[in-house]
Amino acid sequence: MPMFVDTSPPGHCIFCKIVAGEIPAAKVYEDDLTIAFMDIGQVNPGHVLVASKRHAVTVLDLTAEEAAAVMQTAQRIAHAAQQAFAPDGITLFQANGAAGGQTVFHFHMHVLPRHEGDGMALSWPRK
Ligand code: IU
Repeated sequence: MPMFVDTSPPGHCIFCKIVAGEIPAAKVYEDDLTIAFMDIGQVNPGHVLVASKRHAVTVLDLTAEEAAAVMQTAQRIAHAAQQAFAPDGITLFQANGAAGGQTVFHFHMHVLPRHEGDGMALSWPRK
């Protein structure tokens, strides 16, 4: 079982509140369609989430434009992470649905700097 499952109604979930500025988050980037902020869990230093601004639950709910924008933002964040943390690698990870490992049901992609010997399975965060 995931440790946390957000079952808020669409538009009222925790990430919608971050997008609206109703709760604080360490925001590192935003544009018309996407927002990027530090993951509160910080699996590794520099762990960022890229979320759609509009409430979409999974990749299946994104428009093509949003999907492209998310990838573009993830690439920007990856470039910044490479500069800031000099990682040996970067994992982009994105879960859809509880069975897919998703625990917050507002679309987001993880950008995670990786280091040799950081102890995480290549398949982080789930086996
Ligand atoms: P997942 O792929 O849906 O499991 O990712 C959810 C992530 O959201 C997880 O890494 C949490 O640490 C993160 N998170 C957050 O950054 N801020 C929050 O307020 C909550 C979860 I709730």
